[in-house]
Amino acid sequence: IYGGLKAVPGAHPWQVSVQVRTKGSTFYRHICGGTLIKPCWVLTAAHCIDKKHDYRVILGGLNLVQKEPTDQSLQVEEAIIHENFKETSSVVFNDIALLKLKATNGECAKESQFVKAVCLPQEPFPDGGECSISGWGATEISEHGSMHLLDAKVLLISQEACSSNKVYASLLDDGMFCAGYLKGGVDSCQGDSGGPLTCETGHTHYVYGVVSWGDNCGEENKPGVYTRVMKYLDWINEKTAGIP
Ligand code: 4AZ
Repeated sequence: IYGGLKAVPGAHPWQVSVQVRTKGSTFYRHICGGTLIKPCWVLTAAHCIDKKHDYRVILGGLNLVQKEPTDQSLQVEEAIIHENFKETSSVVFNDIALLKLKATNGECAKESQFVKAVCLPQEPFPDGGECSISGWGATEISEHGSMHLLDAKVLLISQEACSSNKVYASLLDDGMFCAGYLKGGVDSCQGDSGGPLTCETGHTHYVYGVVSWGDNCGEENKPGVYTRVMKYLDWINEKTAGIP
């Protein structure tokens, strides 16, 4: 996260660290963020997942390098990548995936002050509205990311403004939206991918976007691009049906 601050404990209880153990390795390393949407389901970006590797998620943690008493580590039983996911050199289409968590003693995520599923959005949020991004990804200080979870406020940018020739021209489709500031400075970055952009109404938080792509990080006229979760509600409901 560029332009972020250390997150307050319990502020993003749906935030997860998605970790990979590549073939032949003995340990897991953080690769992406994710969002807990049901006890056994994490929403993330398709571009984070390569089906030939093993994955786990850490829930309830703020510090990536220390084991914390609030941490829950769960194995990923299955990764479901959107059927029309496609990556080109500049754009990622349908960048959404679901991770089905493996239950132990009949339970997946145990709800606590630090672990809680977020709601799926029911209606669009207005352009110009303020939402939050969070993650352990690259910062202006470290391209390797932050050991502490960081967060920042971003503004929703209209499809028209983000499709102007100075910004992303014709690269966006209706499964994407932009958020941030055209001046630059506050943005998601590499390692935040897959994580949440949440918006709030009343005291209810909704996962409105999944960190997906952008032209570098924090630069003028190059805001972050997010997967538009609203467009994928039927897909999410179909894939997660019948499993808590
Ligand atoms: C990345 O490389 C990436 N500024 C993620 C988010 C953004 C740019 C790049 C948005 O995963």
